[in-house]
Amino acid sequence: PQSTVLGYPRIGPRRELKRALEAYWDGRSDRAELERTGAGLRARTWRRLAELGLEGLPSNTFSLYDHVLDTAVMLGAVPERYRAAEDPYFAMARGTEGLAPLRMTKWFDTNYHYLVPEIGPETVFKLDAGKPLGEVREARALGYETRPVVLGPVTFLLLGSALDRLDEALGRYAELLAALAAEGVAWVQLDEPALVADRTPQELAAVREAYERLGALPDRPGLFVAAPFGDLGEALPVLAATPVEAIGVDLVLGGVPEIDLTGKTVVAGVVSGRDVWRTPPERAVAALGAIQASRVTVSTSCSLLHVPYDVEAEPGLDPALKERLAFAEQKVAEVVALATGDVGSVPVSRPAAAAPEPVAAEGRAPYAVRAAAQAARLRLPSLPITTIGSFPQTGELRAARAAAAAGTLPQEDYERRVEAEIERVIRLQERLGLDVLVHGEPERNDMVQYFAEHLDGFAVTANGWVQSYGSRCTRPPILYGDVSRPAPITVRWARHAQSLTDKPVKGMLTGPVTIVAWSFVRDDLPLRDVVFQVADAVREEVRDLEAAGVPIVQVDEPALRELLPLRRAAQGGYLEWAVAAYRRATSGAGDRTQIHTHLCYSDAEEILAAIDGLDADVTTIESARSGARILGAVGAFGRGLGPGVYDIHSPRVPSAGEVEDLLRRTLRVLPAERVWVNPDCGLKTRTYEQVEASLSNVVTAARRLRAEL
Ligand code: THG
Ligand code: ZN
Repeated sequence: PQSTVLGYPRIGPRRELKRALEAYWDGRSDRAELERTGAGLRARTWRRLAELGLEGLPSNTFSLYDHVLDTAVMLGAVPERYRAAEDPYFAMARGTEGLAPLRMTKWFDTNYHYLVPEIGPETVFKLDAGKPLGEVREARALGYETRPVVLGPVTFLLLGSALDRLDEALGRYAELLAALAAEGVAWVQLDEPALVADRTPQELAAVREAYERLGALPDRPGLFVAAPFGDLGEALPVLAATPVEAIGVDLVLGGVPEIDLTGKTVVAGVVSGRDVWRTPPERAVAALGAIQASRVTVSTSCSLLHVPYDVEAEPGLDPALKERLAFAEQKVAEVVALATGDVGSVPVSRPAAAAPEPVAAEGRAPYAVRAAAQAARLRLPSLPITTIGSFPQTGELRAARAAAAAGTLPQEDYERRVEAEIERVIRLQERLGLDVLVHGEPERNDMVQYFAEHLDGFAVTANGWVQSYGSRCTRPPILYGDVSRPAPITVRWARHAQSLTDKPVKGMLTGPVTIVAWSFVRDDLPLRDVVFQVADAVREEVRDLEAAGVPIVQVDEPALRELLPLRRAAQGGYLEWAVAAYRRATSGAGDRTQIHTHLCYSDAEEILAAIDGLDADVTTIESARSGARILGAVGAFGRGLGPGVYDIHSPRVPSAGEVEDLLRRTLRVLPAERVWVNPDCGLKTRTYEQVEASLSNVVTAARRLRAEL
């Protein structure tokens, strides 16, 4: 068979694109220099893929910020208000002084975030094929024939909630195909991940219409429709009945097509583009052999955008783990090996773990009993004011952490600096008049990275960056073995913070679902069992914080919504075990210990019942950023709730009047004794100046309302 991949990382093996973008945004470089970096990264990718022996090279998989934004721009879906900006593309991506950026949300069930296309009645689709054509020419100049990758019309319109504009959009896609054909392009890849989620009969009819119409065009490249992230299900026969020549199926998350695809090419995604494990060849070979089609091409299950570049850039990893790992480079080599039949064997040395022990069903007392016990202990005023956990991370602190990691700053000195920072944060909160204090998390860079570094069963990488959005990346830890907690992790910092004040201090932990959602996870155990193992480690930490006299423990679960399966039939089962894992992590706390949880992102409404099921005594949640929409849905929420009173993503300082308005709206839908006052999210990305001014206004507003109660 032939070989290809659906896409490749683009941030650069050493995050070259991130650096180039940030230099451009800061005015330290110009557009030409940014373009040069982009061209260099594209050239490097084609050269590397060719060197590895890959046949079908993709192009247009690069993006300066986001490929969905690129598609919107290609189709002319640039809202009027951005057109006058100095750089409309980055204005849409990041906003400007006077303009908010486009909304950003998660790309299917990955950790990548895309910009939501804004398609209104005034939007006129108009093709600008410059980017895909430019990449084809650029590759050709280097000696490579490529297959441009473009987001497909159905997914693009569904992401923009504008499927009713199909007819018009197809006109522009037809022009694109004609332009590519005129350029001598043999194949185009149209990505349609939306087809692996539940689709209505009308949506399936749109799929049929789209590919009948594009397929009927006289001048066009071969059409390859790729459907990553799951099983095509009922969309497969629809697609198969159209003239598209090739269909890409995800054979890692989905099954081998059961229908006969004679006449088509099946691009078989047998190498996972989403995990970091080597592909067991037996499984891949069996899947390839079971496909009924005229031609089979070996490929990845999705774009390799979601994995780091190269395992060989990780000299610090245990060799026994390393030989089981495949990042993008290694996955390309696997695709080539499977296509040429040159498959070796993959070490499968992972020990099968014991299923986690059932936890004794020692539920906490009913909320009313707990609430009374906690009120007696904490003696908080009405409308208690708190923050989500993190305070600004200063440059000195980051530098000290890096120096400690590099061994140039003695560990003791680093710890003393962390303690000094905790003291500063405690004093600031006392001075501002907050009621429940936090230690500010100066010891953490990224919370998931931090817990992974302190738990057994995880490995962390040095260069394993994966794009999250734009220039932002994370280094997902690798959860490869049984998870356990060798020693208390946060207790010393929480204890230090509590020793400095008479006000209650919250201990700060990350929940089991979030730790797993933001890691690469072993695939030899059901996800649920892995999450339960992590829950048990968190449970031990909760108990130790409690034993150290910490009266409140916050266990955040911002990624609860993220692991929600794409197909509705699987969602209930997931939410049930995800909630059970959270309760497993927190139910060891006594009734006098108050459990808080925090969820970011505006998509919480959808899973409000599950959030209620977490049974936390207090839930803080994003609200201000999404226009307090959540308030329409929280009436039924039975325990403490803190809908955020200001958006921390913006450097803007909210006025006391604004905060007061939001609080009044909250008090209309929730009884005052259950309302908490807090920002939308953590303060890590803000400056101390902004934080002081904002929190001071929050305190003013809360005190005014308190006086009225
Ligand atoms: N931590 C982890 N995963 C996440 C988030 C997180 N996934 C979802 C969401 N939050 C993604 N959001 C961000 C926000 C900021 C950054 C990355 C993802 C970020 N990264 C730094 C950068 O790219 O410069 C690097 C951070 C580091 O040094 O580790 O700012 O919060 N795990
Ligand atoms: Zn948050």
